[in-house]
Amino acid sequence: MKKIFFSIALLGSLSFSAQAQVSLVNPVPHSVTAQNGVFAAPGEWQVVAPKNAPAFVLEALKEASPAQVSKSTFTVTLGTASDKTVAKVKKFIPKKAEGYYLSVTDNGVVIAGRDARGLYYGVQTLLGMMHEGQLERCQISDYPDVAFRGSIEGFYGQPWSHEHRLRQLDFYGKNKMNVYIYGPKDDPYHRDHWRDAYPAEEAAKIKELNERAKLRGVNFYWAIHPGLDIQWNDEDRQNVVNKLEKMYDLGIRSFCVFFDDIWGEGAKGENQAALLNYVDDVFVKKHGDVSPLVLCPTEYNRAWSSDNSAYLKALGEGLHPGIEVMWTGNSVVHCIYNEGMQWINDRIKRKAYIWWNYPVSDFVRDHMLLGPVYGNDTDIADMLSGFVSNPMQYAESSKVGLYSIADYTWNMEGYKDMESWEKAIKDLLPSEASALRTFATYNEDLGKNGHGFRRDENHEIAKICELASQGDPHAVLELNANSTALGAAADRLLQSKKNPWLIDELRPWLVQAKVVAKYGQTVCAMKSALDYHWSNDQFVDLYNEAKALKKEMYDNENDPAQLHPYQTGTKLATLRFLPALNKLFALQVNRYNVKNGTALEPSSDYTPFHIESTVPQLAQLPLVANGSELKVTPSNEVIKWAPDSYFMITCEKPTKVAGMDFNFGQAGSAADYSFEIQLENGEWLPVELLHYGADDPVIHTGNELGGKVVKALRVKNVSGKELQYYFRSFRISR
Ligand code: LOG
Repeated sequence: MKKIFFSIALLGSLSFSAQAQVSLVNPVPHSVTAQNGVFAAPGEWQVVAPKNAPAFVLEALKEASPAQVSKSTFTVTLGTASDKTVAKVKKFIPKKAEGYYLSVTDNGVVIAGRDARGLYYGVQTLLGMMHEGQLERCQISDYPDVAFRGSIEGFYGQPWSHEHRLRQLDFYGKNKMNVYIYGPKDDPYHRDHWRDAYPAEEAAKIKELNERAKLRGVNFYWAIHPGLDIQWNDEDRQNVVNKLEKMYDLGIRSFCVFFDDIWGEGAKGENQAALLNYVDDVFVKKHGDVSPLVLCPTEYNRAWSSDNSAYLKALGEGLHPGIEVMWTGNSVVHCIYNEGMQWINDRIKRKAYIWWNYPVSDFVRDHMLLGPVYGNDTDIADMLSGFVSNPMQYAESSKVGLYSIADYTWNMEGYKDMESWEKAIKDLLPSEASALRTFATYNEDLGKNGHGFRRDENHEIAKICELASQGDPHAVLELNANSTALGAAADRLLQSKKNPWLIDELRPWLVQAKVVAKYGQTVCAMKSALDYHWSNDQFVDLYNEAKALKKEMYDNENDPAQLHPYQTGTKLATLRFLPALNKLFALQVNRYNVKNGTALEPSSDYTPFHIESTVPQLAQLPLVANGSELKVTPSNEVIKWAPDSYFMITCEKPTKVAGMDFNFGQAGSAADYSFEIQLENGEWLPVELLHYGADDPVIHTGNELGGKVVKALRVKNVSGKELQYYFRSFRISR
């Protein structure tokens, strides 16, 4: 349906506030007819609703400020398609599940839902537009494009807290998302100990979450991840059913079964399909009130599959119709394209259920992702059965992305990425929106990562960064002003008391932003010092200060509070702003050196180590140097090593190595690899790989390596076959 929006600007003087009303609503409604401006919402109103009106809808309406009285000339009439209360407007209700019709006039409001959810969403639209104490005269006809929309708590790392989850569910209700999938990788009862029941305290929390979800019109899906050690026998399939029955007893009515990031026995398509069908028969159909099952397959993206994948064929042909199959797109982390949807739907013989790996940051934990949501095709609504986002372990900060994903999945053609992003920021922190906006523009890209998924960053100052890095005087002035603005934004947010949930998550990045900002000002000042002929001492003071600030950034990254086993750090502005400043720094130091015949180091930092690999999944992994330790960021998924493929670390300068160890997740894996070091003379020397014990997956090199000076280190698959192993850690100590 086309969006009709008669701007009041054409009609009269109330244009601003009028536009501010309906345009506050998220997601953007499909069809809006707004005319004749705004009026102050009444202080009280009378709610007219059928006797059997859904309790969660009535509950939601109570959030509106007008008092509900038994007699008022201003009425709010509620009903679903079959109710008499809304018979007069029945013809206007979109014939789509969860759709609604809303009309606002001076006499009252009418909200007519296709069903209970539709009615609830109509109420949400009313609440959304009332933010400023005014109502806009309008008629809205609205419905979701995608049937299942929401989030999947499916990341590695610290699961969300109970309180954060409750807040998320409230947020989903407001933004018309109807799915929350509970599947945090590091909840032991989801994955490692999937057979065991939750302890009473944990069970009570899940029950409470499910209750809250119902109140917010959200289906709470509980996911089980049995693939790491499942045996394909009666006992284990019964173990799966028994666990789901326990969750059913807690009130859960929607379930997923995950087989992602595993290999071996658990990864067999026929067996997975048979298990799901069994659960469908003896659990879902038996109860009669359970949603269709959702499966996350092992080949969950195209890069890990093939045109003739026997695995996907087994699912497509074997799974009962109605069982949903999740899919992350053309690779693990990828935007979703029409052509890719066609590809997967053909194979699984149903519409894929998208598990979108954004804004998840478990593979780039040093970055905070607060940028706009863009890149997904907008003509795919009919090709998918659901679209859920895997967010960051930072729940509140993830709302920037989730807000827009709600918008996109509700109304794809009406979706405008930047407008949606601006609204998301205002919604999250209205009182400090401009500071949050400024800060967010430095926290958009993911940095170099194994999935090769990048986002633009600092788009608005791209030109300034480019020119300033070449020393352009006006651009440097502006870069300096931007540095000041970043520092001011960080300060303001650190002082903000409005949303402590958010600020607590952002704090390490805010603290880092202040140092980045100061570095920016210092580097720009170095140029002034040369341009205006300050004394050499003054220049060198600034030079030392810039270097000290880099050290401070490094120390912040190694703050014990920020340390985690995967990847340390707190990075921002890595795509444009810092690189521009680093270039400007080098430019000024070189100028100084030429003028004074000195040899100040023109690089404020660098990592003199690099990765080279014929395993594509490993070639792009970030390398982190912390003190004497050099660590490769682990990968969450299974890595495929072709025969003879290798993974190599090269050193710009010959480096004395104290030792190394790595962990590919399986005892005995050392036998499949050779390990060699390249000596200063270029010669390659083999070094034996050892396990600490027969059951220990960690691989080390004994004493043979300690003290050797190397130019490169290389691990190679010498098993003669394709290997599939995890990449849990890779450490070298210097
Ligand atoms: C995992 C997911 C993780 C994400 C991003 C799926 C289906 N599974 O590589 O738990 O958060 O990628 O790292 C995954 O995406 N594995």
